[in-house]
Amino acid sequence: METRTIAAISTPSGTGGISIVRMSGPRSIEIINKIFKSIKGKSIDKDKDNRRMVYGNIVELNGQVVDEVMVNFMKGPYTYTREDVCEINCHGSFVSVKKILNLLLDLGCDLAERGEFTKRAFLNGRIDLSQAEAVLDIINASNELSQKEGINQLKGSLRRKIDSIRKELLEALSRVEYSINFTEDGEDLAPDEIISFMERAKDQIDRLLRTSNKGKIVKDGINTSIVGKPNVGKSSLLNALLDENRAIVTDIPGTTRDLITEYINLGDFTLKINDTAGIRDTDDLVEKIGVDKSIELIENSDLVIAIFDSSRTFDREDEKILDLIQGKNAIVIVNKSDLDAQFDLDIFEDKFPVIRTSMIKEEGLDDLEKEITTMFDTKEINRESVIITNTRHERLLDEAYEDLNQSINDIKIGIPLDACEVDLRRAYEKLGLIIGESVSDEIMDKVFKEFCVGK
Ligand SMILES: Nc1nc2c(ncn2[C@@H]2O[C@H](COP(=O)(O)OP(=O)(O)OP(=O)(O)O)[C@@H](O)[C@H]2O)c(=O)[nH]1
Ligand SMILES: [Mg+2]
Repeated sequence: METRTIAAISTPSGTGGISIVRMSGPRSIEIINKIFKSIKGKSIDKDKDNRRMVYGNIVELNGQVVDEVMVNFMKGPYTYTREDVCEINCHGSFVSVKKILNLLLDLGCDLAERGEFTKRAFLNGRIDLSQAEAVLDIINASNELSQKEGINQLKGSLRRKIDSIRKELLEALSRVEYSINFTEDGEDLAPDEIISFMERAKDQIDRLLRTSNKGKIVKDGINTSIVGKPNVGKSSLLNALLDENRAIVTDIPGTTRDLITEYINLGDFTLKINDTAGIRDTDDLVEKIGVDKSIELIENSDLVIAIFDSSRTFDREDEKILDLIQGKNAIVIVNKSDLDAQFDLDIFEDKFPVIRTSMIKEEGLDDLEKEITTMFDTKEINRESVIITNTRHERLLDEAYEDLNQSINDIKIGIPLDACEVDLRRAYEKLGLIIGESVSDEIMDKVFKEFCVGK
């Protein structure tokens, strides 16, 4: 158990209705009683006031009242950190919060490091590492799906999955060991049974790994690029989706030269949307760099929105765009439907969903949103009980898969079991790292560095 008592401001900095200063550790009760006077003039009782809100004042040692507060003392081990925790609800002024925190530090608290409250919850065995990471995902969630996935993981969905895979591996490991220790040379146990445990584990890892693409979309948003030749209305689309004049729109072709990236919330999803420079052959050096970036982006996007201008004839530049999006996950937008059409929609030959829009009249945007939500079927994502959203988990699963595969192949070609055991054991340990078993300080620091102070 930690002997240090830590404190931090747990609410965002700035002005608000209330703010919370949080303290955790063995000296919480002693320290709060040095600066808190309840309205009835009583100090906080560790048992009687456990989990009760007590109304009173924070008072400096010289008797000066700092703020009127509600104090919530929670006795360990049934707390966030498993230690004694005390939360001071004060007025949401930067000055009050700062003053209260300073008093706690003066009385011997250490300023909490990033994520230290959650780290203590992990070190004290209340949650595993994947659950600690889920806390961060919930805090950072930008759409409903990523929030929901975070809650699932916090409830232990990933841990249970990993546990069940490791159980299979443990069955295989114990048989391998039995065979090594208790059978004569050359009389290993029949490998079929051992392999069947390993194959089952491998299948489960594979299934988890296959969710990681969806996981990235859920967490980081759908990486979307708006492309097209100059002047078709790409920036107009970005502005319409954002409902603000974010990008400059003019009738001069080549207006957008640099990449503009914004986030848009689309119900269950977030779109990370890139407005790009219109793609055309150009001698202008700056514009050319922008055009190259646009072409590169088409390769790296989850979704490409290709815009064509129906008020002009379909020309070589449009054909080039159509070539560039072949085989990509793309939606075609035929814009400027308020003007006379100069080409037919048959050009697109049903290869992509086609949507007619007028940015000027704000028509067709609902259809676009509907098309995107159909394309990234949330129902399918909802069906998966666990989705891998974290690259650390993905990497470890990948490595475990490789080790396991190696071990299975070795057993199949008759390599002695004691040689195959190494990879099998390594796969087991890699999976353990996901939930934080035997995890190094270095990895732990990396995980909690992502947190904010006060969580
Ligand atoms: N009539 C009509 N004009 C539009 C429509 N959408 C965009 N425009 C006009 O087309 C011109 C170009 O629009 P932008 O949004 O700047 O086009 P862009 O594709 O971003 O152009 P570049 O940045 O130069 O590649 C502007 O004058 C817009 O007002 C539309 O639906 N109908
Ligand atoms: Mg533009």
